[in-house]
Amino acid sequence: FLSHPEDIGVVAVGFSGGQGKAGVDAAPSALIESGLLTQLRDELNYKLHGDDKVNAYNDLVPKDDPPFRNMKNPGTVSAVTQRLSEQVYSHAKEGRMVLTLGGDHSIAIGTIAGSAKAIRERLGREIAVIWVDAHADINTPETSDSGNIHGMPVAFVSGLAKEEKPEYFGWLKPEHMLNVSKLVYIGLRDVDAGEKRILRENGIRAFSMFDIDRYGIGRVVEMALAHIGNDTPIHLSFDVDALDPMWAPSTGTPVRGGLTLREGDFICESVHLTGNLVAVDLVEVNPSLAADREAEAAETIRAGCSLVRCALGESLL
Ligand code: B3U
Ligand code: MN
Ligand code: MN
Repeated sequence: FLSHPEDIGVVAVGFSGGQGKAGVDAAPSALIESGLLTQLRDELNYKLHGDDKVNAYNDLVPKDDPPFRNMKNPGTVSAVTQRLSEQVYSHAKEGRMVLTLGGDHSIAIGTIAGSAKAIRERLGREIAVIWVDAHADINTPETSDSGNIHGMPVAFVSGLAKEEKPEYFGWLKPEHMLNVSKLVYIGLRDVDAGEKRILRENGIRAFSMFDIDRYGIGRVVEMALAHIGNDTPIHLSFDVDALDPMWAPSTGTPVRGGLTLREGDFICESVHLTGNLVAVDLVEVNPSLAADREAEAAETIRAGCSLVRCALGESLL
């Protein structure tokens, strides 16, 4: 599905407005400083497009951004994800793979909107999304207890949450949207009651940690890929908190009992092997959140880099 499989559009999103903790905006520069992009260029021989500089989107932050329908920072998140959707779209419409380094997971509203639109225009196809996360991030503004938009991106980008005001995600049009029948989750273990109802009522395919224990990661990935079909462009949205805090302690909402680093890498490798990957997000790395800050942040960044390199084919012989 890529016309330039050797090319990657990189978008570095230094944004934390989808949740309450500072620091997740520093992740892209930490990932880049640890050598991720150099490795992709020099060791995996990709040609990278887009600047290595991190987007802060400060020009888009409204002076006053009161809650709307229970959402925190709604105007900011809407404006930033709208701009991001255009950045992702402009890479994807050239037939490049798009790698987005977040930022909190609210940014997936922008990345999925951009890749869905580009793939529709370029190939007349709908994308599938593999959402790897401890959380389902499918709250609507009304079901959310926290009001944090990083818990809502799937609801907005699938049309389950609707809003007409353009300054509050009303800019999302049918061409940006994801069909929930093409969505699959892996790694869930902290899902709100309202989210469980949404998953059930919409027949959304989800593999929790229970399924991974029961079937093993190999069969879970096989079933996930079978669900979306073997001839479908794939957008992989990887929240680092899917990994167990043992491997990724520096993240806003760690949940014990998660994926091992190998299981995370395996998901990425398997998706790479399909040859259908069109976009990857890596989100929720927060280098400033850790008990033993230096060491744990370094571990989390190392894990994040490993996931990205695996999605781009590093570890396969
Ligand atoms: N479901 C909760 C918690 C949460 C979602 N995503 C993260 N945490 N990282 C919420 O706030 O919607
Ligand atoms: Mn998430
Ligand atoms: Mn999460």
